Amino acid sequence: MLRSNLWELAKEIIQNNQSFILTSHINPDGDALGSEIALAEYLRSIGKQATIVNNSPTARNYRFLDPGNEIVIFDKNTHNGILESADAFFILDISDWGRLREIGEIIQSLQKPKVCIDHHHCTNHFTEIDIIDQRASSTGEMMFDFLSFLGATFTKRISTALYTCVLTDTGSFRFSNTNSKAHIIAAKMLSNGVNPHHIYQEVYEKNSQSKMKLLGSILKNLRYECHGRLAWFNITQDMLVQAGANIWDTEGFPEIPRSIDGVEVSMMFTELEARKTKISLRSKGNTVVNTVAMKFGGGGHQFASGAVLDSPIKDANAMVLEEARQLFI
Ligand SMILES: [Mn+2]
Repeated sequence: MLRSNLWELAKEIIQNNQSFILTSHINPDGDALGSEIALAEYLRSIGKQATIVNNSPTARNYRFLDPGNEIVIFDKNTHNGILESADAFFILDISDWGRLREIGEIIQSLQKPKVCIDHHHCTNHFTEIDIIDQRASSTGEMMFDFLSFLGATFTKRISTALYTCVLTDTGSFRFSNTNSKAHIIAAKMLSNGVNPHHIYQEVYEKNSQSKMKLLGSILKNLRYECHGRLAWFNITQDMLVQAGANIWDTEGFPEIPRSIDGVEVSMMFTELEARKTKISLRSKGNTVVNTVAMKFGGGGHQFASGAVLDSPIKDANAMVLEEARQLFI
């Protein structure tokens, strides 16, 4: 279906309902949070009720997006009924129920309108209205189109949120998903009064000391394979504890080894639990890596993808490296 027809269907959902829950994936990034804030602001501006409910807390470098601390971090004991009481749902920057955890389980079970706006690869039918565009740089880019379609006023807050989406999901306009639209949106948001220097400082100059400590231990333990074309590292629970860091402190780490001359593919293994390991794959753009992620039940973009394996980190290392080496044969 044409995107404009899908926007029309999503608009009807907004018109026909009063209260909305907006949610996104675990460990929400700048794109997830920015898209949520932008849509929530718009909904409120037309007299609707909008509540953002996420599974995980907002990372410190994105807290400037939510100065009033309005984002609800879901806890089923405290927030019993909060999801059930909404009229309709917007699920942003994700099209996979698994990465919505408890929130996903509840929303999925409710017979209420759901709309998904996302730019990730989606294999299955996810909600009634799946608006998925893998060519979009970010969900924020799609949200810009949606809000334009709805005739929204791009307030300073909406503009700041959307600028953050595009900025962070393109790695500051460096990644292969960077397109002219991303720059056009950034330019428009700047003309709406967004302060790029301020956002840069908030997003990139709020690293905690523990994040830097964790980064140090990663750089010390980088490993190379395939004549230096593949670089990888582990983040174990031990390393997190030693550094006093959290899982969300690892944002941006998968890209780091890719900056090394000669490295084509970088891989980060994160020990989530004793038998649960997340892999994050990044490529410079000559080697497609989502094939490896898909072999392990994951997905993503050609050059930036991931998966979660039900295996201890050591086993995940062995299995994934075995596959990854095939990329260089
Ligand atoms: Mn995104």
